[in-house]
This record gives sequence, C-alpha cells and structure tokens, in this order.
Amino acid sequence: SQPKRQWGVTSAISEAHPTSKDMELNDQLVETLKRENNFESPEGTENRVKVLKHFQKVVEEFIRRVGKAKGLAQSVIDNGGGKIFTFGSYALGVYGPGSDIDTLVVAPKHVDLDDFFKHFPPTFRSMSSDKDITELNPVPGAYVPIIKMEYCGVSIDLIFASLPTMSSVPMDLTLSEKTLLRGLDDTGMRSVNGTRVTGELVASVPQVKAFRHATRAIKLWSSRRGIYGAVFGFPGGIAWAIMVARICQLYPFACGATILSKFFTLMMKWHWPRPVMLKGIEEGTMGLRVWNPQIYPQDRAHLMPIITPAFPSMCATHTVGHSTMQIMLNEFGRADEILNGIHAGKKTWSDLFDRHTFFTEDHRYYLSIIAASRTKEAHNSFAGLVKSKVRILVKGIDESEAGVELARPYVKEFDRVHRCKSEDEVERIIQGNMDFQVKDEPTNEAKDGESANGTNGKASSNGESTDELHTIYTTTFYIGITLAEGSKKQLDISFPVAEFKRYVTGSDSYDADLMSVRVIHTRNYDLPEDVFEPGETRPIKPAKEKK
Ligand code: 3AT
Ligand code: MN
Ligand code: MN
Repeated sequence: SQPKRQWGVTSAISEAHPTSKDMELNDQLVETLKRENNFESPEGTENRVKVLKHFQKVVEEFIRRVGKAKGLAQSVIDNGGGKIFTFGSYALGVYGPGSDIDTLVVAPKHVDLDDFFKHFPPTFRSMSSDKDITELNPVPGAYVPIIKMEYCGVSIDLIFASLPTMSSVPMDLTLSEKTLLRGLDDTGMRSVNGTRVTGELVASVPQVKAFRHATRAIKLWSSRRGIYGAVFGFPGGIAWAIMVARICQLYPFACGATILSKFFTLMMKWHWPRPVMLKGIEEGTMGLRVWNPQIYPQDRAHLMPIITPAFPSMCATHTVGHSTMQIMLNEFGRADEILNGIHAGKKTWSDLFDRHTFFTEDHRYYLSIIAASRTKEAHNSFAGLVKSKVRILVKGIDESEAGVELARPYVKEFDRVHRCKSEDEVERIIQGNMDFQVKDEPTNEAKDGESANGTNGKASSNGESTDELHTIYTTTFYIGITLAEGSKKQLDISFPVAEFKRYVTGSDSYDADLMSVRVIHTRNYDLPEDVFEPGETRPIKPAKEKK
C-alpha cells in the first residue's frame, strides 16, 4: 500500500473509500446539479479555452507595444513575455454557463498599471473582431483595478499585476513563490492574491473531482439559502471553497456526496472561533501582515475565521457578524437533517437546494434601506456605496439592546426606476412609495438631458407632454428582523440607523443634492411585488390586525 500522507494540519478522520451506496448518492447529486444547469456545456468550455488563448496572444502583443512606446531596447521588447492566469470559479473548475472568467494579466516590471489601462484596450480591439466585443468597461479606480468585458459571449474580469523583480515573464512562470511579492504595492498584492489562493487551494485537496462536486453543491445550496456573499456578511466563493477543501482533507478518499454530508455535520459542530485552515500559517515577512489573533485584536474579533492558504494568509470571513453566523448555523442544521433524510431515502438532493423563504415566511418585520439618486451616473456609484455599508447597520443592530434576536441582510438588492412630476412625489419615492415605478429605463435623450443640466427633472419628454418629469433611481436592500422573545414590539434602532447614515453621508462621493438614503420599517404584507418569485405566496395582512 501507498505510504501515508497527511493532508493539512491534522491527520484524516477517515480514510474509507466510497461504498457503492456512496457512489449511487454521488451519481444522483451530479444528476441533480446537471438538472440545475450547474455545468458548462462542452462547447461552452471549448469557447472559454479559445477565449483564453486569444487573451494570451493579446497580452504578449500589448507588452511588446508598451516596450516600443517607451523606446526600450529591442532585446527587452523581445523578451518581455507576459502571461495570463485565472482565478475564481473557472480556475477551481466549478464554473457554470453563466460564470465569468476571472483573469489576471502578469507583466514584467517595465509595464505598469497605467500602461495596462492605456494600451491594453486598443491592442485588444485591434486584434479582435468588433462583433465579438460586446462590452469593454475599464474601472481603473476600483479597489482592485479591473477591465470588465464581454467577449465571444463570455464575461471576463481582467485584472493586472506588474512584477517588480521580473524583466521578463516567461510562459512557465508560476505565482507560487512568495519572493515574487517582493516590491509589489498593495494593489498588485491584491491582484495576484486570487490566483495564488486558488493555486494553493487546489493543491491542498486530495482529490480534485470530489472537491469540485462538493463545492458546486455548496455554492448552489448557499446561494439558494441566501447565505452567499461577503459584502453582506456571509462567506464568499473562496471562503465556502476553503471550508469544503478542509473536509476533503479530513476524508481524503470520500466522494463529493460524502464530503457534503460530513461538511454539514462538522461545520455545525465546529468550535468557532477555531479557524478553518488548509495548512499552517506562514509567519509575516517582507513587512506583510498575516492573520494572527494572538497579536491583532481585529483578528481576535472574527467569529468564524476561514483562513486563506497563500502567504500572506488572511481571514476570508472578516465580515461575518453575530446574526449572519447564527443564520449559517441554522442552515447547517437544516442541511444536516436533509442529508440524513437523503441517506434514509426520505429526501432528495433537490430538497437540499430548495429556495429560502426570506420574504414569504421568515419575518414579520423588515427594514428597507432605500438608496435613491437623481441621475443614473450618481446612482451607479451611490448604490455601491450604500451596499458596502449595509453590514454596518446589521452589526449596529446586532450590538444594540433593541430586543432584536436576528438582523438578516438579504443578499440581493432591488434596482428600480421611478418617474414622477413633483418634489412631493420625489419625497414619497425616496421613502419607499412604489406608485411611480416604471418598467423601462428612460430613453437616452432623457438621460442626456438630465446629465446636461445636472439636477434632473428639467427635460421634457419628446414634446409629447410639457409636464416636468423627474426620474429617480432607487436600489433597495432588505434586512429581515426577528424580535427576541418577549421584547416589546416597538423597535428602537434609531442609534444604529443614525450611525449607518453617518457612514454613508460622510463618504467623499456622497452628494446631498443628488442622493438620499432612508431606512424604513416594512411589514411583511407591505413588501413590494417584485421581491417575490413566480409561484411564491406573499404574506397577507391578518384580517383583525390594525395597520
Ligand atoms: P462565478 O462562477 O463567477 O459566479 P466566482 O467564485 O468566480 O463565481 P466572482 O467572479 O464574483 O465569483 O469572484 C471571483 C474572485 O474575484 C473572488 C474574489 O477574490 C474576487 N472578487 C470578486 N468580487 C470582488 C470585489 N468586489 N472586489 C474584489 N475582489 C473581488
Ligand atoms: Mn467568477
Ligand atoms: Mn468575477
């Protein structure tokens, strides 16, 4: 027999191989995932490979062009190289038909981030046919500077890093060596991190196939249950994948279905805040900080630490709070019961993937956070700003003594467009009134009119009507409230709400003339129609209750 090998920081719990019953359950799981359209088709995968080959060529040409533009020596231009890497679901092998390809461009030191934004788009355009490029949207100011695009029907998130120690980037380069980080600035560090983490993650699992099946199932399950996404205080794709990988290490020969069973049982019983990690944490060097609760109070505050495997190790779940953690523990319990049912032949995999009942059953009280703007341009940034602060309100409620047991953020926002004729009506809209909602975006003419006069509302609509029309863009975030038993019904959350608003209105990009943020209380029977999916039954007002 093979020499024993240990995966991760402890020995395995069980080295059992799958039984025929395990394999049968696994086949059923894969069938269910297929029915859910979770796997990309062979043609789709072929197309992605073709797209990536094209990007590799474009990157090499872009790096040559920058060298020429900078008047560098011909030998430097000839040897510059350049290489693309992937990270995210594509790199993990858990992508579906709707997934993007998260792609990193690695360039030698003489090509910098400004060069990327200046030269990459034109190089790409000159080497591609117009009809294949359906979107090309550079966002140089993002936390991770990015070019978002759609090429040959696939969404691409393209990020960039220039390696300060390399005058040439050969095709056999890997990013696993931590010495490659030397001299990288924070932006570069963030950009290479995704690829480094994905690489370590895949290398740390005993069997990639079982890991992929289980990760696909966990991604689908967590999305359906409304517990996926770091912005709102849940684990994101990487954190969920690290948890699955840890279970794979503990059951190195198990198939995906078995990994799933063990996942829920173990995560339910885990001694949080004991961290989930895939290997020992390498100490901080090169002035880089790594996760260390012994040293840093912020790290000690993490409730469900999931630690990234690549140096410098970080906590992928630093946004998890008391409420979101409790919701996850409840979900682990629910899933564990369903898994028992599946093993007993009383439940099926699709029961596991049933959609949450956030709007239909879970709460009587909701908070609606309404971000409203007078122009589309303002709203593009404002909706994102408010989104990034929602978890501050949740945390504030968690920490207040308002008699709230759970404050549960919904993981998807609702974008709406409204048209109205007076400032009174504008006021009603920003407080959540839905009477002025319109289905369609206004025409380009109307939009141009608005941005031209800056304040909106002065543009009349194509001469059809002379009434002034105001277009108001809103994005609404919902927080479901569960009151503590015996607490009085009158919620007082004015303090956390005020604090949340201060965070939003204190931001540099906040413009009080164009933007507003409101937090209003909404009863379950007053929720707007568009939060419900077809077939869902909306709560109705009890007959005897007074409003
Ligand atoms: P999909 O199959 O694409 O839905 P995914 O896991 O690939 O799932 P994303 O493409 O959204 O998910 O994210 C891939 C990685 O990109 C995860 C994270 O390291 C990074 N990332 C995602 N969103 C952001 C963001 N807003 N800011 C910084 N990094 C992000
Ligand atoms: Mn992705
Ligand atoms: Mn992406």
